[in-house]
Amino acid sequence: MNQDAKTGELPRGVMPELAHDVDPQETAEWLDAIDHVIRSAGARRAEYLLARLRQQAFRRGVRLPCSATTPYVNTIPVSRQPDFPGDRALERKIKSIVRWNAMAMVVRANRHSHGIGGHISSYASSATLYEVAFNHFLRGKHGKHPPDQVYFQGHSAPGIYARAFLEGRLSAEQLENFRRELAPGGGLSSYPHPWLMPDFWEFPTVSMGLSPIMAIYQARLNHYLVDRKIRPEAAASRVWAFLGDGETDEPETLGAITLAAREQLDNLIFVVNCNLQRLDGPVRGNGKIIQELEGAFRGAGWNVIKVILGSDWDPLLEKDADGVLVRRLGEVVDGEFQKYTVMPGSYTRQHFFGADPRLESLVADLTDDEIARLRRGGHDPVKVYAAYRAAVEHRGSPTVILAKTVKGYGLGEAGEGRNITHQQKKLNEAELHHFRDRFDIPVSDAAVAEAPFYRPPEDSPEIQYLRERRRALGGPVPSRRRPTAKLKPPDWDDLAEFFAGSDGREVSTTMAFVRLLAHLLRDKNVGRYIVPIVPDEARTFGMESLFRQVGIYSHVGQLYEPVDSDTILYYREATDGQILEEGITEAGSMSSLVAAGTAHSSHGINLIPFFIYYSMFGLQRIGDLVWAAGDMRCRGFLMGGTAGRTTLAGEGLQHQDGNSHLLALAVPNLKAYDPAYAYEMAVIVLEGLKRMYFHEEDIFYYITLMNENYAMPILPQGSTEGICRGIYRLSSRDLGSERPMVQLFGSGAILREALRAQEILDEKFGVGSDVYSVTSYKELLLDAKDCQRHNRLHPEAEPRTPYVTQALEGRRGPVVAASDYVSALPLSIAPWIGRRYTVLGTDGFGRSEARRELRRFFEVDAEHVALAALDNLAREGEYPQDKLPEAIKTLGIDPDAPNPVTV
Ligand SMILES: Cc1ncc(C[n+]2csc(CCOP(=O)(O)OP(=O)(O)O)c2C)c(N)n1
Ligand SMILES: [Mg+2]
Repeated sequence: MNQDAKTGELPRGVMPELAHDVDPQETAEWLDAIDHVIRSAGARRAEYLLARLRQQAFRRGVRLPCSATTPYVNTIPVSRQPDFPGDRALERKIKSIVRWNAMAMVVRANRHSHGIGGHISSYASSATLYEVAFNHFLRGKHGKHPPDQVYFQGHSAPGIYARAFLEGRLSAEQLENFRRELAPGGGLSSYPHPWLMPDFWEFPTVSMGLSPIMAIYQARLNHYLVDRKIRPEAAASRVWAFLGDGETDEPETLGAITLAAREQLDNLIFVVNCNLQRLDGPVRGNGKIIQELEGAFRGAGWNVIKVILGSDWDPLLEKDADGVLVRRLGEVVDGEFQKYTVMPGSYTRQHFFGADPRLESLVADLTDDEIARLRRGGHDPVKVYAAYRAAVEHRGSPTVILAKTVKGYGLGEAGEGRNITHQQKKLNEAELHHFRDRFDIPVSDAAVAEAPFYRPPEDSPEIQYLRERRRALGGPVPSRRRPTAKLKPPDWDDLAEFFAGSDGREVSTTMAFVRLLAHLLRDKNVGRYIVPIVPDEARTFGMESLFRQVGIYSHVGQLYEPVDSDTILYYREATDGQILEEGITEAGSMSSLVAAGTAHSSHGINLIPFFIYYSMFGLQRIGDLVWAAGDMRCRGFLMGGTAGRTTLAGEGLQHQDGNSHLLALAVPNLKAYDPAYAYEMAVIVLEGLKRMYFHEEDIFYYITLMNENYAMPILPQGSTEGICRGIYRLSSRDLGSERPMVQLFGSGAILREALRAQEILDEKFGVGSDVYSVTSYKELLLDAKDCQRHNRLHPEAEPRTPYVTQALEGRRGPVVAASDYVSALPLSIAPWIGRRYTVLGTDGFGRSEARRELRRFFEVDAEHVALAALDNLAREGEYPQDKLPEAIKTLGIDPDAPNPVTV
């Protein structure tokens, strides 16, 4: 035992209570007794007795060390292992061929194009985990059972492609073009990307940590669909997430596991491939990742199944009467286990079994080679099958399978268990020979150096078997469905009240949105499919009326009488509740939006998620999930509440959002709008419903909402096109051709500053102006870029004019744009303004202040807009330069105020 000589301390993972036995005979009696109970009365009885013993001991003052872990052996004992139902020999052949082709893809791609990348060793370690699942568990979309949702580990993609090749779903040419999608004939994307392979991949998973959290919320959404009776069949869908052990360091991986247990998500299975290595080296060289994860998952309430040892270990464990082998397995750290993989059997004999004469004798009749071949559990189909069976039969909580494997399994000298293995992309001739021989691939000596793809003939037992298995399990996995279930959006007339203005009443766009949402929830066509999602902010946004109207979803209903049950808007939880109240987790809420927004593929129905949150904690905080949503063709609405850098009074720099619209620019299929008025917001939502759910466009929406109250005007005639395309003229004050004129762009929170500037310019300086509401700089930018590109590529064709250029056509004067976002946003359209253009934005950290002061501080208020207009006119010779100092005074601006970006 590796006990510290000075302190007597044991390495992590070793249970101290097992370290020293002062009375072995007494121990044996107790062990015999429990064996007897298990044999005669069964495991449940043994559990009962142990629980009572523990209770009794506790009452007498015995404090057992808190241990969330079990011994370092398989959770499922041999006695409870089911028979393996498949043809093991055939499955092994198939798996070997998949291994070969997966490796060949990466090797060939890197020969063709040096540095193109790819991963061999991850799939090499998880091949058995996948193949057992493909042959016996994963359900496709065309069977009698509802389909499973499967999250494949991103960089194991070569293995998934290689299997699809054997299934006849992908061609050799496609495999040849791995990582070269732009090649003639098309290629395969590096990792799971539904955007690039829309019939194949469902979930983009390679940004590690996203897949586990998305899987949890997917499993919860399946329960929601059942409880709300929208899709009762979804109860039988299972959610599988294949993860790396290194990936579990991502906060998103473990961050939501308590939710999965709390919600009793027994439809969820995590399979963690514990090859003990990540990219640089061991995951926990000095500890034991499997034990650490077991503790975390058990503590959170999961069913944990460890698959540590292959069947060759069974006879050794059987002979291990006094538990030395189990103890030794428990004390060796992962770094040492990794060493056993790369060293010969003699090393393991000496360093592992050599620790105790009883251990040595256990393997006395094994050769060194046999010791070297003692397999880890994750490479043994019988053990893996047993774990999957137990997982799918388990009820009441989610299951995690911790499967121990070898990274780069089968690569031998080329990388098996080596620290460099993650990056290995090239095998030399000798290594290819070794691989071929090890897995018995029918590729000739002459051809092996080429690493050719190999597919057995169509009528071979291998292909027939694998096809039959997939047929029995409902067809191919992964596969993605194109949406079919159109939803009919409300008519314009149904929403008339939102276009009619507030009749002088002061309201915010947030309040208007909440009313609109309540209205849509009652709509006979779409209401049922709406999924409102809030991260503990419903009251912030005045949404509590919805608690009563549609209820908060809870699988178990409401087990308590709410403290406010005597009020109308009490906190109502219900099994058929519609709101997903996620608590304080934007990542979880976004994962819910993704699950609901992709129900068109996973469940063949359209859902309409509205996720409403503090805008600063959206694209900035969970931007990677937003990116994944775009990749997976998610639909729905992100509603960024309390948006704008100067609109959220008093909150200071962490809440005040001047960034999100800039961040939204980068997500290709995300429509981003910054409406100022209720009617703008309503037009955009209605347009979104039509485009996403009726015209089936693969887009989603980001709409910012403000909490500033003001009177909402009536929808101006003819403005809807402009609202959707990004700009429309709102107000014109032309003082005659002899007076100077400027063009003012305002948007969102700052639109009203532009309107006030219009008055100041007229009344104090005799300057006319047009004011535009820019609802979306992103729309304007994308349109302008598209026109520019078209004109560049088609010089002979009629040139196209960008929408923003058209909007300014025939209007006089320079342009000033003011926004509550960083100035890079309005600046993005500068090339298409075609005249002097000054941008005022909210660059810099925010302040805890009131709106007026904030707008003055950031220099985006009406006075600064007016000054920028006069300055522009002066530079054009339209306003006397020498009158500017006086104008600054008139406007009450302090010319020596600090630059907000630097303070
Ligand atoms: C968020 C994120 N960070 C970093 C990476 C780069 N990366 C890809 S694979 C990998 C190591 C993965 O280790 P593990 O999860 O143990 O998977 P294994 O390959 O060992 O199965 C890293 C760091 C990534 N894909 N995503
Ligand atoms: Mg790993």
